[in-house]
Amino acid sequence: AIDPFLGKWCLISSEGFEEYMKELGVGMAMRKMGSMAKPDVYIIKDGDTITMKTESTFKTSQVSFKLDEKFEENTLDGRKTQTLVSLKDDGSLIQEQEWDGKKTIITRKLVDGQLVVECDMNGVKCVRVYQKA
Ligand code: DKA
Repeated sequence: AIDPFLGKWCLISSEGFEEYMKELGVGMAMRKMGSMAKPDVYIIKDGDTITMKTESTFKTSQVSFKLDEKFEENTLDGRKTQTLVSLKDDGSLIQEQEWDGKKTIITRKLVDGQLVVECDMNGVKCVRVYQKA
């Protein structure tokens, strides 16, 4: 279930994010800000609608969706993607974003009470770890 993911999470470590953003096509100025940002992520459930809110000094964005239903997402870095979020049998939450014939996958899992976010674009991977606030 989604329940273990719910709550407020604070970024505590990030590896490979700059390279991942570069592979996504994010420009230099935004990569700099993205690298410095220590966002808080809120994952909230209301009925079968899930909201993920990312809050940082540099930018705040919010996305709401239902599991297994494609929706249009406006990403923090300005991409407009066709996105599908689903829960896998192993408990991980998979977010697939498609735009301009490209695709990236963001996997979120709970490891020792921490939220581990793994991003993959063309094999360029990044790992970001969040702690429960
Ligand atoms: C996260 O939740 C990472 C999610 C990927 C964001 C990609 C675009 C960011 C550009 C500033 O920690």
